[in-house]
Amino acid sequence: MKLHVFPASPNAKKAMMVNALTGLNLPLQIVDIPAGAQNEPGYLALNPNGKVPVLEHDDGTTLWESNAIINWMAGNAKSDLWPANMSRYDILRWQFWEACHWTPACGKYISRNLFGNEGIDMEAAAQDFHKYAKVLDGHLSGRDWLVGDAMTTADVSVAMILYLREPCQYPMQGYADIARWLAGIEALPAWTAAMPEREAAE
Ligand SMILES: N[C@@H](CCC(=O)N[C@@H](CS)C(=O)NCC(=O)O)C(=O)O
Repeated sequence: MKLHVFPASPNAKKAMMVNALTGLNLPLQIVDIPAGAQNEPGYLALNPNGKVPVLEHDDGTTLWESNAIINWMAGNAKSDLWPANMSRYDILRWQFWEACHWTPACGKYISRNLFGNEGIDMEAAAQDFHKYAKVLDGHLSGRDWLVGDAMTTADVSVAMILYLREPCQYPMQGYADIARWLAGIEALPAWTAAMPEREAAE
């Protein structure tokens, strides 16, 4: 089994973090996104969407979509990150929210401030960001984790896009519960393991 990743990708980083959290330590195959490797026929055979991450099984079958991948990895490792009970639906709720609302809201800042897309309406972007940041901050009030009383894959899914908050200038001021929750996740060695480019830059 192996993981196809581009290390700067937040979606790939989810898989890299769960790889460390579960101790699965699957080997990483780097996909050179800036060079367009995701659109080569060989890679499209693994994921016809031309995106990272991909989990490739030993028999050559693949699983794509980061949230499905991390749930599979945690399930395979019998980790409490994906508990064997009804809280899975609550985890899925946050993962759908992340993919449908949270990442697209953050994505406008990424598009503008990382990729220099001048066409983004930043007023609308701010409205969208605050709408969902309030939901997350409100839910985290009085809680350490998104679901139950321990870390799950929901926390990995929702937190990872925030690794870009400083370079992309997300308006994070005033969200004290997000900041507290994120600080706990960022303190984990598995978070650092998902940031190999930072170590390389030091
Ligand atoms: N919904 C997908 C999104 C994957 C995705 O957008 N990956 C980006 C990097 S974060 C990518 O591979 N982009 C390359 C491209 O679109 O050409 C997931 O969660 O896995």
